[in-house]
Amino acid sequence: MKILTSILLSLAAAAMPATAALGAVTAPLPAAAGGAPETTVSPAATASDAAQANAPGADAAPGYANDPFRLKPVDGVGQPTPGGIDFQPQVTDNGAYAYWMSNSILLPLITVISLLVLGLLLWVMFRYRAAANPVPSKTSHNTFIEILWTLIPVFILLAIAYPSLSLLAAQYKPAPKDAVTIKVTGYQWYWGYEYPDNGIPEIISKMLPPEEAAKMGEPRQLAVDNRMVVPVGKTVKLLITGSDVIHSFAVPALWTKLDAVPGRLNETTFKINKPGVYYGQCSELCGVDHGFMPIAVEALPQAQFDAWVARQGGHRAGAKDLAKPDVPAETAPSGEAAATAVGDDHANNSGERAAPATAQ
Ligand SMILES: [Cu+2]
Repeated sequence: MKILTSILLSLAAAAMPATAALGAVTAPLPAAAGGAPETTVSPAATASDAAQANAPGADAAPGYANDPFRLKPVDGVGQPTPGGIDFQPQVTDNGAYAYWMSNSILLPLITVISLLVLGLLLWVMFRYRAAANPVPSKTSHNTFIEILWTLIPVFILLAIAYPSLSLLAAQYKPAPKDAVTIKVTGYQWYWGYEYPDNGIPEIISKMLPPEEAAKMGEPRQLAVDNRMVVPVGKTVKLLITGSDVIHSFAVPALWTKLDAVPGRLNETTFKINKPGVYYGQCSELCGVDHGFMPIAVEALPQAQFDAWVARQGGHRAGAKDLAKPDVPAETAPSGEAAATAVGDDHANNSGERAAPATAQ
């Protein structure tokens, strides 16, 4: 037995340096497919690595830094607050309704039910303990009480079902015709936003390095270079997909969260009531930089949104349809002329938009 113990001890001693080394320095993980940067355990290091790897063309001055129109975020709105335990302030009707339902109906209800059950348990434990109640009752049925404890929960559930189902229906309400359509694509590890109705090709959106975010007065690990810009007071229809693995598009202040699944187009809508910047994050574990692909939605009044669309070289939704000749194909202008027109339309903004991401 002694021999066995000493062998075990010496084995442990031999293993110690290796274990210590593993604890002190970080083990480089094998590079993921596509050549992810070497990963360390320290979140800060990973963040800056990821940000550097993701940063758009290092030599070119970043467009976002010189953008006079870029909206400043407001503390406590559209972003988490330190120590916060409540939902973020909601800026959509569905979000406000859900917030009301959660904090004015469900929370009081579960508090009352929990306290009632706790009170009943305590009462039973003390009043009917063996010392206080040596001869237990032989009662096995009480029809009146049984009807009560069946019907009361049924009525409570029915009362909750009505607002719950109407919220569900509101969330799945199809987008109206004049909705602004944005195709959202989740990539490892950034987002792409395309405005098909406005003729704006995909805009790549990547996290700002922490020091850049600080310089811009934006929250760390939530700020991005190119935001998703949307109009206020108009329904936005998102067509969400993934290009590699499953991501999830989630913005708490907009009450919006939907998976981005490769090979599938998921649809959701929201209508923002207040101009502002609303941050979110990928909410489906999607790989090593899952924590570094934030979302920033900038909601602008319609006129400013139109101006933004123009700066991107896009056009009003429907303008393309108006320009489209309303005549049979034979008498339509030649394809070449149409192609040139579209080309011109898109040429003047190429400098403003971030270059598409190179292979990661
Ligand atoms: Cu993701």
